[in-house]
Amino acid sequence: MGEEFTLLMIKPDAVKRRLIGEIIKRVEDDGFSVEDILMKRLTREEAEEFYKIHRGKDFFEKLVDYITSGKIVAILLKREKARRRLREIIGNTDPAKAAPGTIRGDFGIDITHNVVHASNPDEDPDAEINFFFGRKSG
Ligand code: 3AN
Repeated sequence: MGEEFTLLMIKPDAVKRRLIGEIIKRVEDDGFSVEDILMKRLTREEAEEFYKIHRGKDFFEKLVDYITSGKIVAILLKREKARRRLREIIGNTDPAKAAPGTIRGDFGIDITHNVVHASNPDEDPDAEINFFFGRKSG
């Protein structure tokens, strides 16, 4: 079967707004299973490592400030075609452009406070999974 793992991270604004349950419900209702979960506040060093592909971009400092501003929830998810499907249901990076019914379209505030991060299938999802959960590829 084409089952694979992917990573979802619930960002500090969504944790503060008590959206953890709503977001997990949406992914479970879409057929994802939660395989592992953790909550933590990232250090600056960890955040810079996690977002290293954005180092040097004009929004990098703002992104690191924000993601270290409170606890995040990292969730290891499994589903058929999980990587592409999760990107569809979270919606566009900019909540103003995300379709209604997507997680960012329904709950996002702006491009920084955009509720969740999901691994990009074209970048390195396994590296992001390893970052939080150790070696679990697929
Ligand atoms: P996605 O999270 O949809 O894969 P990326 O990887 O392009 O989007 O960006 C990573 C994070 O950086 C986004 N979730 C967003 O919070 C932030 N970001 C991206 N572009 C901008 C921007 N132009 N201004 C501010 N923050 C941005």
